[in-house]
Order: sequence, then structure tokens, then C-alpha cells
Amino acid sequence: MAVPSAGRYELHYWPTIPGRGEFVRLALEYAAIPYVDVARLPEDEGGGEEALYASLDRVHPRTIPFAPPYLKAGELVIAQTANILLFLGKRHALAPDDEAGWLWTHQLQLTVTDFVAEVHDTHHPISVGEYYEDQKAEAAKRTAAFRKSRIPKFLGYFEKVLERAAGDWVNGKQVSYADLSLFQVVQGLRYAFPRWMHKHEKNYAKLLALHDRVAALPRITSYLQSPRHIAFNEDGIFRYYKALDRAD
Ligand SMILES: N[C@@H](CCC(=O)N[C@@H](CS)C(=O)NCC(=O)O)C(=O)O
Repeated sequence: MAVPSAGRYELHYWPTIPGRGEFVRLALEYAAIPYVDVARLPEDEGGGEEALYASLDRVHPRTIPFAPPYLKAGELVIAQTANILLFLGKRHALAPDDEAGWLWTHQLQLTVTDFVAEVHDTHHPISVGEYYEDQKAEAAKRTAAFRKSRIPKFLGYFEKVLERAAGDWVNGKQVSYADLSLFQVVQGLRYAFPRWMHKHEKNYAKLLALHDRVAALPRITSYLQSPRHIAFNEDGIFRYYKALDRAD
């Protein structure tokens, strides 16, 4: 990984998890946009969690992020995953440039954002600041409801969106960052809820087909095999806890 250089985007995100940063990484990788994953650099080059945390307050005099991920693009500091993607979409043709098209893509991304927050709440239903192990009973209850009604509602919605799309992608013929994010949603659910997905994912054929198309995009395929890609683990958003994964 190269040291940040002028003109190169800097992604600032927790260095050991795919998390929300992954939605941004997928867009950068697909569009072959040079970037530095700053927190993954050695500490003496500005990497590490401590430096990331400290940077939130210092990165800009005015437009400070609430939480990672954030992207530095020259003088701009942009936080909120969907906002970062809105920016990249416009600058790098990762979304249609007509008003209806970029708004629609952003709308879908905000829906993914809502879903990701609910995924997070399955293992942290009471307190973000406490361990899963300290809220296991509540997590089991919350996740049962999540599996029963929320996953089907969100996936059913994405499926309907794809049924109505005028082509292979949510925007028809052009791949957008929202397609890449839907890929990550399927990846994450397969990791966190394998038993549930094994039984139910067949109900979302269009979404699965989209997932496979994204996986086959050459730059995505090579990214997923590269050391830049971080595997899911139990510190991230999509976590596998046996107790939370049931077929129903
Ligand atoms: N809505 C924000 C959420 C950002 C967020 O919650 N980031 C997490 C990591 S994935 C974090 O570090 N949160 C710290 C906190 O909420 O205190 C987004 O989509 O970017």
C-alpha cells in the first residue's frame, strides 16, 4: 500500500473489518480509482485505530465526521457512506448523471444504510458501547424478529426494484455503486446468517443474479482475491454468531 500522495483519495476506516468501509472500497475498486486505505498503513505512516480516532476531530476545521468511514478528496472531507458514494457516483460515473437517476441511486443507498444499521443492531440491540456477550439474550430476541420480518422486507424490496429495472442493473444498463452495495448485502447475509440464507435466499432470484454479476466483474473479482480485501469477522457489521442464525 502506497503512502498517501497528493491527488490520491484517502479512505479512512477501521483497519481490520470490511464494515461500512467496504461499500466505499467496492466503488473505488470497481472504478479503478487510486486510493489509500489510510488506517491500514503502518502506525509510523499514519495508520492504526488510534490515529483514525484522533483524526476525526482534526481532519478539517469545520466539516468534521461523526464516525468512519470518511473520504479525503483534496480539500474535501466527506463522511456518511451514502454521501461518500453520492460524491464518487457523480465524479466517476458510478451513477446516472440525470437528476432522477442519481437521486434514485442515492435513495437505494440510503435504504442499504438503514438495513446495515438494523444488521448491526442484531448483535448490539441495547448498547453500541458494550460487548455482544453482555447483551446476548436481547440480541437473540432482536435477531429472531430481524430474520422473520426485516430481512424478507428489505430483500423483497430489492428484488422488486430489480424486477422493475430496465436491464441487468438497478439503473438498467449502467453499473452503479448501488449494485455493488447490494452485492455486499448478499455477501454479508450469507456470512452472518448462513442457515437462514440457505433456506430462503432462493426467494430472491434477481438479487442473487445481480450478486453473481457483480462478483464476475473483473475488477471486483481481482479485488476480492487481493490483500486489499478484508474478510468478514466478528468485529464488523456482519458477524456470525451461531446462536443468532436459524433457518426461521
Ligand atoms: N451512518 C453512518 C454510520 C457510521 C458509523 O456508525 N460508523 C461506525 C463504524 S462502521 C463507527 O465507527 N461508529 C462509531 C460510533 O457510532 O460511535 C454511515 O453510514 O457511514
